[in-house]
Amino acid sequence: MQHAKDVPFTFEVSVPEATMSRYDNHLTRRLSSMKGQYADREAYAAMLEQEDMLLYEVYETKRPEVAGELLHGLSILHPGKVGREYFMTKGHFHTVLETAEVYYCLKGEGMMVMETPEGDWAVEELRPGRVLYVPPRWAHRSVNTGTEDLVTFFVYPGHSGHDYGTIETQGFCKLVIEENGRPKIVDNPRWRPREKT
Ligand code: PAN
Ligand code: ZN
Repeated sequence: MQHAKDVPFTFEVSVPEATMSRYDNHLTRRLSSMKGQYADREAYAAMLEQEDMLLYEVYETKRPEVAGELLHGLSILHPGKVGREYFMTKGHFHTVLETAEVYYCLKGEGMMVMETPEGDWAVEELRPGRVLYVPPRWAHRSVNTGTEDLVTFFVYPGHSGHDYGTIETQGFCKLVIEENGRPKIVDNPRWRPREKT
């Protein structure tokens, strides 16, 4: 849907339902789009053979992808695990590295795994009512560590763009796995410091 006129608009993000009353783009990501991302390759292959499950969905308001605009929407990450690793988003750097993002958690339990090109890392808990500020330069991936949907509202600059390729090559430096029924942050054995460019 194109906006006929560029005028102020409102919509509801309902709490606790965590739904968005107005959107014009709905993206879905399935297990098959996460090839190579989960540490347990065998568990991934076995699950994929059973079913190409829906892992997460994004509802967006379309806006021009230019500086000055703010892209925003809802991210809904379903619960589950591949082996011991919780369901997660692909994760990305913004193509324009110097762009930030704000996340507001509406529902569920989770974590945001983040890292910079220099190899600094951070993991922050997401829970309803919590705002997370992802500064410029930090790649980000949401992880659902709970048993219900993890729903977040996000806002980021229109010209940010998404660089998925850098993460696809070796993932994030930290993984979130289940141990004794609880989430645990562990090193990603495949990860190596990035070459300086
Ligand atoms: C979010 C993410 C959304 C899905 O809108 O795009 O949560 O995650 P992936 O894009 O990593 O699949 C955002 O961070 N936008 O910049
Ligand atoms: Zn982002």
